[in-house]
Amino acid sequence: MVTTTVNLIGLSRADYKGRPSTLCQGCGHNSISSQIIAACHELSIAPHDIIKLSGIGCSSKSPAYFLGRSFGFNSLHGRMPSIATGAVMANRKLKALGVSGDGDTASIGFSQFKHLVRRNLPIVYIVENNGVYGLTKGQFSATADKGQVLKKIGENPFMPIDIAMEALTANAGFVARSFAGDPKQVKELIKAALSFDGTAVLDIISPCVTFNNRDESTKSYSWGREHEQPLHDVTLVPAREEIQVEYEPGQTTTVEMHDGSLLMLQKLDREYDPTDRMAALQLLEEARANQILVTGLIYYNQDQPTLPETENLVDTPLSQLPAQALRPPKETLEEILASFR
Ligand SMILES: Cc1ncc(C[n+]2csc(CCOP(=O)(O)OP(=O)(O)O)c2C)c(N)n1
Ligand code: SF4
Ligand SMILES: [Mg+2]
Repeated sequence: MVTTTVNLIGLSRADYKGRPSTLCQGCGHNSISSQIIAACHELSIAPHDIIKLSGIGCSSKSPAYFLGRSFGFNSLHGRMPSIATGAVMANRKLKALGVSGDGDTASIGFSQFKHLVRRNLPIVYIVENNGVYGLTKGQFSATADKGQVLKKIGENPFMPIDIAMEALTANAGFVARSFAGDPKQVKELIKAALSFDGTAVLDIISPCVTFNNRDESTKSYSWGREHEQPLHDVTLVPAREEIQVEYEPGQTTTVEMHDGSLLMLQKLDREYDPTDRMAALQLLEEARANQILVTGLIYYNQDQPTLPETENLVDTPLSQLPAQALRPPKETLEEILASFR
């Protein structure tokens, strides 16, 4: 698609931008912001249909730098999941796009993250994973490698938390891993996640060029480039577009997304079935043991009720219902009170 042209709703890519970034030049988070802009533009999503959510960190600052016309809530460190839950339950028509960091998600916000996933809140949940607390000057986060040494911090004695693994064990229906140095894959996975109905977790290795970009770090650009092994070539064809990608039969798996879009996974070196949860767990374990950065769609399952469905929410957003539809009538309240007497 030519990106200088307007999309199906008459908007150019510039209409999806935010304010100029104040992050360090070369920060992986800037690259991910650019792919969020491109993905939303290419999918012709109306910016006012999106709510951006984040916690605290360089990553959580980044929603200021994309989708300047969307709603947004930059919340507290590690508390984005509860704010997101409130926002989505109050207005289920909004598309939630959460951006968090490895500190924000895997340290202080870890329990919030796990509960958001197990409830299957409809949200695209991006973790911009750099293995450090960038904003507070480079302390190890919970995803840092065991034995890694950083000049001013010392050696990390603890095993890392694997965010994709945690999403899988919490029963997420969409789990992907990518690398900020692979922008095309990042963009296509974001598009697929935006077309998914439920919690879509994207763990994106996003190097911190200031505090954690030495060659030996598994969160650096050079390590990622050398060790990335994509599972497949990912392309999302939106429901309204015709398939223009050429593919050999038998070499491409086509997954129909909830909104009718087609996700095309073209086979590369290995056979991989992203609907096999056991295979996904094994893949992540092998990748950890062999120090490989596997990227792509790790797991996919559309057949789980989302939180608004589980709670039987009405289609009309609660935020748009009149007070008399939200409050029980006086007689009902009296009946309830009487039952306690
Ligand atoms: C409750 C609370 N605890 C601690 C902090 C300090 N703090 C701010 S950002 C941050 C870590 C950010 O790390 P991460 O989420 O990985 O984002 P990055 O800056 O690396 O993108 C911490 C510990 C805070 N703001 N609030
Ligand atoms: S300190 Fe690190 S994470 Fe923060 S903006 Fe700079 S490069 Fe990015
Ligand atoms: Mg971080």
